Amino acid sequence: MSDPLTASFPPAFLWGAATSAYQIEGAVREDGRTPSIWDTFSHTPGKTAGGDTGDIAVDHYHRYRDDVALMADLSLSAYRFSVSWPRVQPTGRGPAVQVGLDFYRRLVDELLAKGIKPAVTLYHWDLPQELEDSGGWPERDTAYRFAEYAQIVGEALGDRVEQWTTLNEPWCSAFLGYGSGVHAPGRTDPAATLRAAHHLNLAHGLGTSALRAVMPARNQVAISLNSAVVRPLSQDPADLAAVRRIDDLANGVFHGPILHGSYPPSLFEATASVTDWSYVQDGDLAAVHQPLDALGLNYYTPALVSATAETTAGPRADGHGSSDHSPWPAADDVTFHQTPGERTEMGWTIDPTGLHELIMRYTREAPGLPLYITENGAAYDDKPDPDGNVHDPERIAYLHGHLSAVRRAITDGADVRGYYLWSLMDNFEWAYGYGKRFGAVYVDYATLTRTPKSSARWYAEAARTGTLPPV
Ligand code: IFM
Repeated sequence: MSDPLTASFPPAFLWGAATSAYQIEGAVREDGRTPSIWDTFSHTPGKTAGGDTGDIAVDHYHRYRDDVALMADLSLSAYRFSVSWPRVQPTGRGPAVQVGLDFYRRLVDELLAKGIKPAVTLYHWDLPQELEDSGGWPERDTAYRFAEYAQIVGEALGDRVEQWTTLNEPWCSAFLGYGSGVHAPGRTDPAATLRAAHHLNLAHGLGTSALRAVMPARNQVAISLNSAVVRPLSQDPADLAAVRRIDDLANGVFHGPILHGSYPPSLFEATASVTDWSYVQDGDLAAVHQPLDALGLNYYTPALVSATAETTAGPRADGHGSSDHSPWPAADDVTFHQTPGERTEMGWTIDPTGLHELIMRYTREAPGLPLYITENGAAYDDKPDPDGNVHDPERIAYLHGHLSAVRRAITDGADVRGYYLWSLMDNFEWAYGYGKRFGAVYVDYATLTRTPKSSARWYAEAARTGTLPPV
C-alpha cells in the first residue's frame, strides 16, 4: 500500500479553490442586481459581526480578471464559483438579465483561456429577496422558480462549463436560515426548517432535470452537501441513538431522497411533534431522486453528541453560531460537545480522520459515484509581517492533513476526483463578517490588495507536482 504522505494523486485530479458570489463579488447594486436575502439580513442591525455586509466584499465583480490571473499563477486546475441568482434573474421570476449573465460568461472565458476548469454552483444561499417575501424555501413554488433559474444559467453557460452543482450546503439554507436564524433570512421556526429542507431537495431534483434538458450530455451535475460526521460521546445506547437522530437531521434528510429516493422513516418519527411532512407530495421523491454524475462533499470538523438532557450554558458546541434557537428540530435532548483537539479560529476542531470517514461512507453508500471535496479549509488570524508577507503554517498543516486523508481514501478505493480548497481568498464569512479569514490569498480590506499566503504557494506546488510538499 502506498504511503499517502508521499504518493502522487491521480494525474487527472483537480486542484481547485472555491468561492461564492455574495462572499466575494460586491457590486450589489450594479447592472440590474436586486437584493438577496443576504443583502437584507446583513443590513439588519445586529445580524452580522460589526454590521459587515457584502456590498463591496472583495470587489471580485470588477477584479475578476486579476483574480483569474492569480489562480493561474497558483497553478489551479479548477475554480468553483457560484452564480448570484438576483444578478441574473432579479426578482427570481421571468426573463434573465443578459448583462448579469455576461459577467459569468466573461469569467468563464477568462478561466478557460488560462486552462482552469470552471465549476458552477447555482445556489450558494443568495435567494432573491422577492422570493423570500413570497414565502422563501418553506414554499413549494420556490423550487419551481429555482428550476427556471437553473435553465437560464444552463442555457447561458452549458456550452462551456462541464461541472455543475445545484445547491451548496442546503442544510445551512434550511437549518441555519429558518431554524436557528443565524443565517438569512433569519427565521426561527422548526416546522419551516423541515419544509425548507424538502423544497430544497425538490429544487435540486427539478433543477437537475432542467439543466439536463438544456445542456450537452457530457456535463456533470452534482450537489454539494456539508455531510456531517457525527460521533457518540460514549457507546451508551442512548448516545448512539443521539448520533442517529443528528445523522438523520444532518445527512439523511438530504442524502436519503437525493441518493436513495426516500426519507429515513426514523426522521419522520423523530420530527412528528414538529411537522407531519404532508408537503411531500406524490411524485416528489421521484423528482428529487435524479441520477447524479458526482457528489460534492464539504467537510470542516466532526460533531460529538450525547443524549444527556443537561443544557450547558452558552452557545451549543455544534459549531453553527450562537442563537437562542436550535437549528436542530425536535432534538432538544441531544447535547453537542466540544471535540477535543486543536481548533481553528472558527473554534472548529481539526480532525482529518473525519474527512476520510466521510469519503469512505459515501463510497459505500453511493458506489460508483465520483466524489469531489467541494470545500475544505480553515480560518486563521492571518496578518502580514513587516515585509508584507503572510505566513500561515497552521493552514499548511491543515491542508496537508486533510489532503493526506483524501489520498488515503483514494488508496482505500474511493473515487475522489478533485479537491476545492475553501477559500481562494479571504472574504465575507456570513454572520462572522470579515473577521474570519479562510483564504489561501490574503485580502487587505482597506485596499483590496491580494497577497498569496505561504499556504497558497504550498498548495500551488501540490497542484503542480500532484504530490504533497512537506509542511
Ligand atoms: O464560508 C463558508 C461557505 O460559504 C460554505 N461552507 C462553509 C464555509 C466556511 O464557513
